Amino acid sequence: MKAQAGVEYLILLGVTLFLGTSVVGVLVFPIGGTDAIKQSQSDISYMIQAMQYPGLSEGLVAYYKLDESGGDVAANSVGEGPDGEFENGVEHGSGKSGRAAKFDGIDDEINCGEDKFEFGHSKHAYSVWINISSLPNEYNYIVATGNSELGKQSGVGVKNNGNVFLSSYGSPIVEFGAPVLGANAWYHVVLVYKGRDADLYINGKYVGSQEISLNTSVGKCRIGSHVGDSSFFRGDIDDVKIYRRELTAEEIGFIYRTPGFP
Ligand SMILES: [Ca+2]
Ligand SMILES: [Ca+2]
Repeated sequence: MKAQAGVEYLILLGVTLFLGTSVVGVLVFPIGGTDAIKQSQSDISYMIQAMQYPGLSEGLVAYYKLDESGGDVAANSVGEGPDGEFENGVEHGSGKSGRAAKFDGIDDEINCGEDKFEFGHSKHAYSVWINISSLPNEYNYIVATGNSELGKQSGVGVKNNGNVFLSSYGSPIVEFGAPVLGANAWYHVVLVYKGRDADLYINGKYVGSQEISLNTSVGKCRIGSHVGDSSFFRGDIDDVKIYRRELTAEEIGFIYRTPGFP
């Protein structure tokens, strides 16, 4: 009897171990291709990290992932902002996350409409990934809002010396010093306008602050150029987020670590 009970116990233990291992196996190695597994694992890791930043979509006026592989529309995936339109030959290329938009530095730009990006004097922020091919103009704009005819705009870009700048009609363009940005490397650039001054973050790290007074009106938006349709960017731009609020250092660190999210 004892021996039989022992055998039954061993069988039960074996079945339990088998079922347990199977469940763990399915969770860790789900059925599907390697890419699908990586994608689902990265989605899970995004979700876990995003739980720390539930308000990340708050104040997001527009989010252009630029993941399209054809056509002329740059879809806005979050917020009230309109879809953008590829103008003058913007191309599709490989990006920091998925696809990106490729600009020729001559006349390419994405037109994100005429009226959704009016910030006045209030706080706003830009988050964008860039890969410079070259700097053909004195000022090479990445993204700009406002209206240049009325002299009320804000725009962020890279000067021909590799410094990031922030422009405002009516007050001098401010230039941030180091780090100087080079060609053929992806950089995450975040500009946070706080009401009287602006902070620059490169690759998730705070690098400096400059005093500037911005007053954007009418609310045009352009990617890859000044709002006056000039001073064009040459290279790749990806994952453009425009916020109607400040971003914290922690949020910027998270955005840097998770390109393409959400
Ligand atoms: Ca993208
Ligand atoms: Ca062109």
